[in-house]
Amino acid sequence: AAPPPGNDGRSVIVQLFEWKWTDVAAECTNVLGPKGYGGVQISPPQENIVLPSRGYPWWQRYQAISYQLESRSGTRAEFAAMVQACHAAGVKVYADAVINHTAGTWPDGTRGSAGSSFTHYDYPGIYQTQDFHHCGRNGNDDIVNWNDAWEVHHCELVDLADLATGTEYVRNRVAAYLNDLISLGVDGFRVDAAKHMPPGDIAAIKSRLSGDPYLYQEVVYGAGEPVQPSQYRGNGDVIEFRYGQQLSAAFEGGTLASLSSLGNGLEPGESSVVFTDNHDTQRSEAALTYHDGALYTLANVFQLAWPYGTPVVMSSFAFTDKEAGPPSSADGRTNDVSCGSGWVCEHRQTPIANMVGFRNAVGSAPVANWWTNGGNQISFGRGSQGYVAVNREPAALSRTFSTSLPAGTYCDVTRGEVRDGACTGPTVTVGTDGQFTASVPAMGALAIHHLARV
Ligand code: LM2
Ligand code: CA
Repeated sequence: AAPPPGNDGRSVIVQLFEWKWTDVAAECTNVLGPKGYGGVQISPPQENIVLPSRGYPWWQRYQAISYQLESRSGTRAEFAAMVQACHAAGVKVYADAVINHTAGTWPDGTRGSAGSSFTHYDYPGIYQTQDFHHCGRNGNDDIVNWNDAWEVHHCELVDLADLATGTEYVRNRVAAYLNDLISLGVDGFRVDAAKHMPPGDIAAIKSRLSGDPYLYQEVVYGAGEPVQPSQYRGNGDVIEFRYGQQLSAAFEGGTLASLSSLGNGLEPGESSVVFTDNHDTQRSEAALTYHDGALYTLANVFQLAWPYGTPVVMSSFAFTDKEAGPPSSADGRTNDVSCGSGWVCEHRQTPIANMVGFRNAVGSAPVANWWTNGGNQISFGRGSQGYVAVNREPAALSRTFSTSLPAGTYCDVTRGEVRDGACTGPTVTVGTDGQFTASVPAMGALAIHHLARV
């Protein structure tokens, strides 16, 4: 297993968190396609709760009200046009699928993003009280005991009305929603809160889907818990949260030398999706984020060079308030994306964007010629196809590196790219002995591959 995310060996997904469909479409055409991204993960497209009283938080999108494709990201027509534009650019579209639950308890008069009214356990025309689990525990039906698998699956995650995914009706209704997205061209789904659905319920929903959509399931690993990521592998890929935790820890407080074993002891890389941070971990865990500047960029360079898992590059909006929604007008309408003013656009940074091309270029070539100073300087090759060095020290790293690359002049894609036969950044020259001598900047990187030669 491991063909998706994209066509032609395009192996990286980008999460364009809270972007509008019109902006996703333009990004596919102008950036994602040209840089070789294989897929784009988009925010939940279904009707969601709207919370002016809470300042329109980002998390309102995780409270489903109906399956109308109307949200602050845009309309159904804009959504459909976005999928077409991304496909034309060679980029697949993966939708964040909120199918474990609908909304929490909110005052009467609270509306959905398509204008629907609802009450807890009554979403007119879709679900009524019999379509939800009422687990009968803990006084309010909330999950408390994470060591009880039945409770994790059948009680409520933070008060969110928990769909009875064991019933025919709910399975068919959820599948109808996903099939509607598939009919518009969607290629697969991030299965939100997969951990809170029995694996067999997801299998039953999947069996009702048209085509063969790619699924990657959100099952947050918890040590010793009875619900484990491995239980979901029969349905498709699983998000391996420990990867980003260990990657962040190595770059923040540990040593880069320890990264030679990153992935050992985790879920199999071929069926795992990984990230440095996502929209949840960048607000909760000690994950590296764009707030960490160069350190974050370096961690992404490593992630894209290291042959474990399918990486998702995070693309954030800037925040200090962890509840805040995306840049928007006072009435909660999302602003157009403008990188650098409210929108961070990590995925456009030269080292990150060009390492997507590196990963595509080296394919499944194994790690070769690993070197480390034993501390925070590392370098390694990917077979005879590429080579990368990462220097997490406040001084430049100057040395002669031994590679398995053919002799030639290569463009350092962390600082430039090949245009009209020339490299817009520094080059390195590999000799017939496979060696090259170069200086890697302080808190910097160097990466070369066989498709960026001059
Ligand atoms: C996910 N994966 O399992 C998402 O990645 C994560 O972002 C979602 O939580 C969660 N599952 C549910 O889809 C976020 C956010 C929560 C927020 C929920 C629902 O992290 O804080 O909960 O979305 O919007 C909020 C309030 C919470 C309240 C709940 C229900 O923070 O206090 O619970 O709404 O009204 C009483
Ligand atoms: Ca559930």
